[in-house]
Amino acid sequence: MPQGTITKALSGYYYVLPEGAELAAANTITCRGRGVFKNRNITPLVGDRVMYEETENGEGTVTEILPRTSELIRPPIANVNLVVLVFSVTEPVLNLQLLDKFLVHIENTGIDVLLCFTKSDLLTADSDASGAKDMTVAELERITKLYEGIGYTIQKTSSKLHEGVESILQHLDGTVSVFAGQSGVGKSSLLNEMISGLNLETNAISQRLGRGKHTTRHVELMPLTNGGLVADTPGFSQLDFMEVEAEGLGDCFREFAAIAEGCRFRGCLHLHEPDCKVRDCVADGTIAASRYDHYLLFLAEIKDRKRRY
Ligand SMILES: Nc1nc2c(ncn2[C@@H]2O[C@H](COP(=O)(O)OP(=O)(O)O)[C@@H](O)[C@H]2O)c(=O)[nH]1
Ligand SMILES: [Mg+2]
Ligand SMILES: [Zn+2]
Repeated sequence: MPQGTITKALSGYYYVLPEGAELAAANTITCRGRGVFKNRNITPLVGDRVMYEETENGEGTVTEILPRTSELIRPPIANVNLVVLVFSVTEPVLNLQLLDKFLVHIENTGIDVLLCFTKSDLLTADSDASGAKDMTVAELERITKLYEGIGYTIQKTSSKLHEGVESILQHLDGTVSVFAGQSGVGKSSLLNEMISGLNLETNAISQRLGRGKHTTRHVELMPLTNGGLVADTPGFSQLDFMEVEAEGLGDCFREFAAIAEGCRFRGCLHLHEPDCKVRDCVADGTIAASRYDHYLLFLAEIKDRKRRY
C-alpha cells in the first residue's frame, strides 16, 4: 500500500504527498479518512505519515497512521523535528525575555530548534545608535555569542536583501519544521524568499500597535525542493506547548542542565540551596545574568500559576 505525508487538512479532506513524488503541492492526492479513525477517536494530523488506498476517481482513502515522533497541539502538526524560532533584530524590538520563554517551551517539547534573527538590513552601525529601538551590529554580535555559547544554532537573515536564505534552506534539508515567532517578525517574508513561486500574505507592522496583524490562517506543510516540509504559523501566541513544571524548568535552560548535576541537592531549584553550582556559575559569569534573571522570573510565574488553580 502506498505511503505519504499529510501536508494539509481542510474540510474533512487530507492532502497526501506520496512518498517519492516530486515535491510540489500540486502532486498531493486528495484523501478521505477511513471511518474507523472516527470510531477510535483518532484524528489524522498534518505531518502524519500515512498509508492510503487510491480510489477510482484519482482520490484516495487514508487507511493507517504510522507512529508519530512528536505532536504539537497548536498548530496541530505531527512529526515536527525542528522549530525555526524567528525573532527580528528590530521592528518589533528583540525581547530576550520572550526569546528565553519560547526557548523554554521548545526545550520542553524536546524538538530541536534553529534560532533565526531576521531583518538584519535594519541593524544600525555602532556609532549612530540613537534610540532604544535601535539594534546595533555589536549588540547583536554579543547576543549571538551568548546563545551560540549555550549551544544554539543561529542564522541571521534579511528577506529584503535575500541574505542567509540559502543557509536556512540547508538547515531545513530533510526536516519537518515549523516557523514560529511573534507576528511581524518576518516569517512569511522569509518563506516567500525560500520557496520560489510562493506568495504568502505579509503585513506591514501597524505603527500604532508596533506589531503585525495575524495573516496566516490554516496549517499547511509546504514542500521545499531539498526534501524538507515547512509550516508557517500565525504567530507564537498560537503555539501552545505543554506547560512546564517548576522542577523541570532548570532542564529547559540548556546551560543549567549541563552543570546542575554538580549541585549538592538533587532537584535543586537554584534559589537559596547551599552549594548550588548554577548560582556559582552566575556569580563567576559563566552563566549570563540575563538567563538566570529570566529563570527566576519564569519560576515565579509557574508558582503563581499553581497558586491560582
Ligand atoms: N526591513 C525588512 N523588513 C522586513 C523583512 N522581512 C519582513 N519585513 C517586513 O516586516 C513586516 C512583517 O513581515 P511578515 O513576513 O508578514 O511577518 P510575519 O508576521 O512574521 O509573517 C512586513 O512589512 C515585511 O515587509 C526584512 O528582512 N527586512
Ligand atoms: Mg505571517
Ligand atoms: Zn542548583
